[in-house]
This record gives sequence, C-alpha cells and structure tokens, in this order.
Amino acid sequence: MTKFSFTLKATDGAARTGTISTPRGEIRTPAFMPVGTAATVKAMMPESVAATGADILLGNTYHLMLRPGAERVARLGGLHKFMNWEKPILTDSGGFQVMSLASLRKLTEDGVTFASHVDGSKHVLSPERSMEIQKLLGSDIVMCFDECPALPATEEEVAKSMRLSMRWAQRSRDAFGDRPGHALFGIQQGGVTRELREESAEKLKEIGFEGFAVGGLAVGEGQEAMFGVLDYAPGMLPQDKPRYLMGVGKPDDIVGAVERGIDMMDCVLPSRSGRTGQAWTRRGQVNIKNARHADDPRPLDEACTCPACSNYSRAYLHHVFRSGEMISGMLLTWHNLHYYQELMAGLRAAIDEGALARFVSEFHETRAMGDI
Ligand code: PRF
Ligand code: ZN
Repeated sequence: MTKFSFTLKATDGAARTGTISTPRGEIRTPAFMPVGTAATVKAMMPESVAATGADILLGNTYHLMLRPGAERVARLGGLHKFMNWEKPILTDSGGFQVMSLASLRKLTEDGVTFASHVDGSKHVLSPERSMEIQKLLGSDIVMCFDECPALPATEEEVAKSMRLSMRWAQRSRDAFGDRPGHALFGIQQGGVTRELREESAEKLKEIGFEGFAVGGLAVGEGQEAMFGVLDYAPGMLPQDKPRYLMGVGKPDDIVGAVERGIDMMDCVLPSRSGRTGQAWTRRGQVNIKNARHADDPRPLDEACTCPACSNYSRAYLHHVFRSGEMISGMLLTWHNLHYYQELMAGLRAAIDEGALARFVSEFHETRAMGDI
C-alpha cells in the first residue's frame, strides 16, 4: 500500500511545488482544497469538483459529528463512499468551528463542551474524541485538535491558548495511533507574535507530524499582518513536510501565501460567494447581480473554459441569479472553483519554470485592469 509521503519537486524563492502521495491518489502542491463541510461541496456534483482540477477536499468534524453523526457515516462505509468522492479528504478537527458556530461553549484543559447550532443538543470534543471521529469518517489527512483565538487578543491570551493547543497536539498524536497511509498534521498557533510562533513550531517538531499547518491567521488581523507572519512562519516548519495555511483565502491571499512557502490552502470563498452572485475572474471580482450585466451577451471570462463561461452569457447568469434559480449557484460555483484551480495550476507551472515573479506581476496587472 502507498504510504503517505511528500516529495518536493521545485523551488522558486520560498515557493515550492511538490506531490503528496496517499493511497487515494496524489495531491499536486501548491494545492487548493474546496470545502465540503457537510459531505458536499455545495451546488456541485463530486465529479464536477474533480473536473475543476481539485485533488483533495476538506471536510469538517464539527458538522459531520452533529449531522449525520460520525458513527453513522462509518456504518455507511466512511465519508468517501457516503459522498461519492474517492480522492483524498482532509478533515478539520472541530475546535475552530465550535468557537465560530456553537453556543454555550465551555473550554477546559480536557476539551470543549458546547451546544449544537443545529438543534441545541449538548456535545463534547476533546483531542481523543476528535481523533476518533476523524478515524470514523475515514479522513486521509487528520488535523490536530486545537484552539484558535480570535484576533485582536492580548499576547498573554494568545500564549496561553497556544500552549493549550500544544498540549492538545501531543494528546492528538498519542490518540491518533499507528495508521499507515493516513497522516496527522500539527497546527502552529501563536497569533502575530514571532516568539510564540517559534515556540509553537519547536513543540510541534518535537512531537513529530506528517505535515504542519499554520493556524490562527485570517482571523481578523488583515492581509498585511498575515503576510508579516507568513514571511517567517513557514520557514520555522520542516522543509520536507507539507505546510498548510488554514482557511485562506482570496486569490491575492493565495498568491502571497504560495510566494511565502505555503503548499496547501482551503477556503469557502469560491463556493460560498458563487451562491451569493460573486464571481472571481483574472480581472478581479464580478457581482453578477449588477444591472450592467442584464443585456451583456459576453461570457463572464472569454478565456475561461468552465461550463458557465463556455455556454452562458453574463445576461443569462444575471437573469438566473435575479430569479433565484438553482443553476445560478451551480454555474458560479463551478466557475469560481475552476478559476481557483487554474490559478493553482498557473502558480505550480511558474514555480517549476523558475518564473514565479513574472507570474505574480502579471496576476496583479491583470486584476488592476478591472472587469471588462
Ligand atoms: N485551526 C483549525 N482550523 C482552522 C483554523 C485554525 O487555526 C483557521 C484559522 N484561519 C481556519 N480553520 N483547526
Ligand atoms: Zn468560467
């Protein structure tokens, strides 16, 4: 059986390309992972998600434990079979979603108790239970159970939270056990404080993981502060393991993160904004509900090969959005995911050729032109 491994292919400055090999297939890095929170990438068939170029999806412990339940998914053959996605799945560990979605939260050394946002029922998550749930789901890449403070927070709060996350990282490692072909990723915390990021990285390296995430960013600090941390944080993590920036981001965040040595990212933005009438193109953001599209026979982006751009006009996309038709979310989500995957493919090709700087300046120049 293929074990889990990461092979670096090329570097250009701090940026890298590589391949993560898993028994369920290869992940080309830098990789963008569409978000399939509730065992679906909303508005997309799994085969369509694969057709956009995605090698891996993200799933959520928090949502799936509440509905339909991890034990039920396991009885039904695991998450891959349940949702008809055969390629790799990474699952987030739940703590971050508890903090943003659940109510009546109580945090202790052991873990967190909370009330479900679905029906108010009471639940417990701990490093041990999170590892158990992610195993029941059959996740290929399991994330440590951590805590992510919302910024701004005092340095003292961030330090205390980071040290708790590091104790939970050790407990996650111990509970994960020996699972060939599956990987456990540690999550660096420490806010925007270099010394705390360093302390966190050292602790994670001491424990040992198959990959390392940069957590605790894109939580209200702004792009400049985030890039400030990404100027040093990836370099604190092992060169020979994948580095995953959690919950990022907009296309320009992704480009900046890849330039700084990030290999994996996930974000709801392309899928969520597709359902609210926002499209992302080479020329920036387009709001399809805007009246200026009502008579426009041109596609969203004439250079895009996705079904929305190949077969439909802006006028049609505007009409179906305004009419609340389901195909609106389907087409815009497909376009957005396609755009994101094309961006990743472009970044990978540029890094392989040692031409990332030119790719990045063209990326910014094209966006600066604005929509057609
Ligand atoms: N930890 C976990 N999941 C996350 C984050 C984190 O810090 C973030 C921060 N952007 C997004 N998702 N476990
Ligand atoms: Zn398109």
